[in-house]
Amino acid sequence: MTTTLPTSVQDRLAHQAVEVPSWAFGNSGTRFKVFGTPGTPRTPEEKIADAAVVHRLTGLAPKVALHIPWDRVDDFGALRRHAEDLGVAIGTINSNTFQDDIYKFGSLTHVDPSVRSTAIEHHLECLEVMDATGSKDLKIWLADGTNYPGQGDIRGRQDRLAESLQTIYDRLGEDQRMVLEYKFFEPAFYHTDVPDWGTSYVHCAALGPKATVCLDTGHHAPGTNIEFIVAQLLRLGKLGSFDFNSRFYADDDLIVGAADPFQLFRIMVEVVRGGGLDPETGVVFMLDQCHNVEEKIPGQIRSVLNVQEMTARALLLDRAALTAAQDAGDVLGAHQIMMDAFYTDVRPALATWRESCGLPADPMDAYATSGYGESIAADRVGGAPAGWGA
Ligand code: PSV
Ligand code: MN
Repeated sequence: MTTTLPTSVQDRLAHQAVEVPSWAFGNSGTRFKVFGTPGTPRTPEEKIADAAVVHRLTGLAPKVALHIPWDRVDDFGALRRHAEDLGVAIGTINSNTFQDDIYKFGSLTHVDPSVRSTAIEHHLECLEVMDATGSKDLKIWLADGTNYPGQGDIRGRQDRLAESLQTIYDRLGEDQRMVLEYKFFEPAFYHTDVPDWGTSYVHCAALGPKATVCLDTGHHAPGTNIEFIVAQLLRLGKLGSFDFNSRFYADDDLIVGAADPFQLFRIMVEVVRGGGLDPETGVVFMLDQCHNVEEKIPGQIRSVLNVQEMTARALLLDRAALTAAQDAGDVLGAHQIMMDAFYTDVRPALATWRESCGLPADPMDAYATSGYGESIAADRVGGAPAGWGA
């Protein structure tokens, strides 16, 4: 256990920012059931209000990611001001080409040029949202793929994807970026058009410097060494963003660091090693989670704290000693240095440091006693709770 954090670690933590997703505050579930929760936001404005609470209590979540059309409003400039009034900003804009009937056989890869152009237009609308909100990142995740061998021309779909992405890329503003997310399966089960980091990287490399890879921690086969991918993408200067969450089986979207804290630690070790915490590398740390059975706002608080905790442990890693042990071929010595950092309980030191920054020592407890949950449950009566469709 450590009760104080070195100043160098405090300085790095002071600049840490984790983007929270608007959809984490809405209702979600499985294909079996979506359970409702009292106080669930009904509008993007209410989702942002909840996100602002996460930031106020943790100091860790200054941006809210939006999903279009779920968060479509008439006046995005007003939404931006609403967020700023509450002390947060609009983060990544996530496109959505997976819920309309026309996308049954694909979107940016579709054989029909009119479907492709509708999908491209949707992304251009997202760029307009970015212009109006000040967002810098357009995140593209595609549900495109096939279920049966022979159903589609894998090669042709890649070619169409490259062409569609190029059209969107060409419309990016000077300081706007595109991040291309990969996922190895689901909803397509035989092949997916952007299944892995390599495919995403190939497209991003062809597009240019404003295109980078988004790594969703839940989008890999069991046993995948995710920290290796992190190291490689940082080495290539192509790690654009994370979608953090935990998985036991598939794309579970559970609280980051819950299923495997050690994996989150190992990822953060490579982030630190590769300079990914340095603001100039531009890596965005976002959550992509759903809270199906647990309370949503505390679920997000827990999540950003988990990221902070594993970052603190990663920053405590004695890199000089580790390098010396590695260079000397001291296998067990090197491993022990790694495990010493992982097993260091940083929670008391983080609590003390938070208080010194004017934040609650225990943000979970501060939320529980804040009365906010009770007040939104009482106030948000009537209207349709936000969910996947809105
Ligand atoms: C797809 O599974 C994904 O990870 C993408 O990031 C989507 O935008 C998000 O989930 C929707 O929850
Ligand atoms: Mn994701």
